[in-house]
Formats: sequence, structure tokens, C-alpha cells
Amino acid sequence: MTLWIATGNKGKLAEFRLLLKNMQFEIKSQADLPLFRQPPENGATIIDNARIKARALKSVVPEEDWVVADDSGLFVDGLNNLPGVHSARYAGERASPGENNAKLLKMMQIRAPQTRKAYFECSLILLSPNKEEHIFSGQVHGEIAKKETGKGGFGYDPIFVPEGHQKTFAELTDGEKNAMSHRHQATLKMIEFFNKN
Ligand code: ITT
Repeated sequence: MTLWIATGNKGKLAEFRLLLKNMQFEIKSQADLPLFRQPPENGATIIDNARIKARALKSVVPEEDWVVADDSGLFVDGLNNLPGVHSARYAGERASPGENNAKLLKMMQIRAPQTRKAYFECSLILLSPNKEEHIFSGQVHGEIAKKETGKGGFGYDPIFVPEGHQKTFAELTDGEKNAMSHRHQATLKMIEFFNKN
């Protein structure tokens, strides 16, 4: 069996490979299809966006294959839950992770909210060979750091300190982040689904 991961984000893909390493299926990603272009992610929620990505990839892979798409975001209490569904493009359409992090830290300075609480949420849309849809979600809670720290991970990892820790996700090892991440929580539910079916 083959599971396609509908992501162009190398950080996410690396995490999925680690999280799914004990599963029996072959893993492929849209990077194996150089001509594939992701459609615009214009959904109102992260579930909508995951569905857009999963359906687009499903339409071009062999019919007997499974597809999973991840849409995720960072929801910051003191910023009315922004960047949320806009996490990838918070500082503009082609913003780099550094630019998104800088904008978020700046917004925290300007708004000076009483709390720095935030959470990452990940929603997975899994499509079976006959396009049945299964949804799995996971969250990890924590706080926004005062500055960027650490070189590991990707995206907002240098400014997110998970609850009960003093280090940002980017300062933890891949294994440490994976053990508690939103993506891990959602992927565990997907693994449970595969093991039951
Ligand atoms: P794909 O759509 O191709 O999967 P993407 O990077 O555009 O890749 P999203 O649309 O899901 O992914 O956007 C999520 C944003 O949140 C993006 O900027 C990520 O870098 C960030 N993000 C998601 N999960 C993260 C994590 O585990 N650590 C840090 N940042 C994360």
C-alpha cells in the first residue's frame, strides 16, 4: 500500500517520515510529482485547507493509493487566535518563516497582551482509495517566546515554547518535538485508524 503526503513543506514531510517509520506502507509525497502544483489554500478553516490539498493530490495519483494532507496553524490567544489559518502567509504571500516569526513577535509587542499563551493545531484529511474522508486533529499548547531561539524544526518552532518546558520547539531534538507535537497527536489517531482497519 502507498500513502501519499500532500505537502510541499520539507519540515512536515520529515516529521511524517519519522512518525510513520514503523508503518508497513510506502510513503511518497508531492515532491515525487515535479509537475504537480498545489491549488490555492483559500479555505476558511485548517480542515477546509487540508481537504483542498488532499483532493488535489488524490486526483493525480494511482487510484489504489491513499492520500493524507496536513494543514496546521499557530493560534495565539492575545492576537485573537491569529495567525491561525493564515499561518503560512501571515507576513505576506511568499513570506519566509523568519518574516512570519518577526511579524508575530512585533504584533505581540504592539498589542502587549496579558497572556502569551498559544497553541498549534494540526488537521489531517486522509482519503482512502475510493475517496472516503477521515479527519484527525491534534493540538499542543504553550507560549510565545520573547525572541527567536534554536535552529531545529521549521516555521514558528523558534518562537514556540511547549507547556512544561523552558526551550522552544527549535531547541528540542526532532524526537523530543515529535513526541509532543500537534502533528504527532493527529498522526497517532491516523495510525490507530490504520491498525483497526
Ligand atoms: P503545505 O501546505 O505544503 O503542507 P505549508 O508550509 O504551506 O505546507 P500550512 O499551509 O499547513 O503548511 O501552513 C502552516 C504554517 O504553520 C506554515 O507556515 C508552517 O511553517 C507553520 N507550522 C505548521 N506546523 C508547524 C510546526 O510543527 N512547527 C512550526 N511551524 C509550523
